[in-house]
Amino acid sequence: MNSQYYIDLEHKYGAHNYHPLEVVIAKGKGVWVWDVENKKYLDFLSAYSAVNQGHCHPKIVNAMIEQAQTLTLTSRAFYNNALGEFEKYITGLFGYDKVLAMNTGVEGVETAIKLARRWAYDVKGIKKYDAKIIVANENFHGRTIMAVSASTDPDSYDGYGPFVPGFVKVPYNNIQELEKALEDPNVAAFLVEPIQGEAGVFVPDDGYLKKAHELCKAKNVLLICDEVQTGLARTGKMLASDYESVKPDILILGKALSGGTMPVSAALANDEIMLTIKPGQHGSTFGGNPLACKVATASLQVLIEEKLADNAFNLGNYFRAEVQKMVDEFKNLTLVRGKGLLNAIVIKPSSTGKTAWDVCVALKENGMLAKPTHGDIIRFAPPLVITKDEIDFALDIIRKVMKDFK
Ligand code: IF1
Repeated sequence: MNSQYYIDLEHKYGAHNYHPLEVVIAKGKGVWVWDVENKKYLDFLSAYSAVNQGHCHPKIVNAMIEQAQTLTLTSRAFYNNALGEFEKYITGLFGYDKVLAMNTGVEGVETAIKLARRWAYDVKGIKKYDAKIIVANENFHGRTIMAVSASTDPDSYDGYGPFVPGFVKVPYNNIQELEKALEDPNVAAFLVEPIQGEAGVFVPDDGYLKKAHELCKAKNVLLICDEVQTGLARTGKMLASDYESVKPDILILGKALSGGTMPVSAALANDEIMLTIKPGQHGSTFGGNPLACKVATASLQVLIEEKLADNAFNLGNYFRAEVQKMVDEFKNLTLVRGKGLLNAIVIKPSSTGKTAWDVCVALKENGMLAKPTHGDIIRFAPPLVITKDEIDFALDIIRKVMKDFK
């Protein structure tokens, strides 16, 4: 069957909640994917940073196969011999007392919000149910009704009301506005992405996160960092918050926590916060299942053993420097920004009305996959196992496409 056959199937039988680029992927290995016509592409999206370790990483897949043949799910009605080992490993790795394992990234965010609210009432002493959560404009924390209630993007929230109350929205990267919002004694937490991914890879000013944390601490407000996309070596450090030596009160991980094999997410916190949730007050059928625990452990080990944060740091700097040269050369390529291997370019429509979408179509035709976000921004986020030669291969394609972009 050819690509069109699969595209037609999805169009006929699937919800139209995405507008995919017209490529039908059948196989993935490392930084490469192959379509059904066996054409090869460099994956420069990494499933939105879920495939940091590269497609089908053997160590992760082998851990999955072995556990899948042994025990996949017990539910939390019983103990098992995988969850505790994973909890010990991940809390030791990130330096927290405890972890609450969930599945999708947004469930990790929901868990963090519930923890912050419980802490607000049970520890900080805010009156029920007056707790507020401060969020940043242009945030992205997922697609549940709670997450879109925090959103300022109509594509995320419009048509889905009524919304979850208690979110206070402030401009991102604006300390003065955050300081004003923190005057409210009912604020429980400030939920923020260290770099805003979906918004278009917005890197805040140096010191923003650190200053935000100091202001939160002064007001006994929790800092929650959503590192679902920026975490796990993507930005050149294990966590993006490491750049400012900020240790969030609640850390949210997802996506690459499984190397892109299955949904695994987690909220990490110390006892004062984590133990506000008592038995039976939160959970999930698959949360922390043995298969997820083994896969997540292997996924974290790969990041460390293969020094993927260092690779992202070094090749990210090289990539941005090379693309910056193209910004100076091609008038429609107006800027490049990012950290590590989480980068984005902004495309000025051509005189004939061509847009970032057309750039992505041309990139695809030249053997590289990327996707626009918010119209004129293209995110470039390859798996962190990429080599310099593969980066150069991508740079040649970008240069060729931009030269022909008229
Ligand atoms: C889509 C991008 C969007 C996230 C952060 C939580 C979640 C995400 C910082 C929720 C998920 C995904 C969702 C996917 C596209 C992608 C994405 F930024 F990565 F590109 F949308 F903003 N926090 N991001 O980035 O995690 O529940 O999806 O596992 O929904 O279109 P999830």
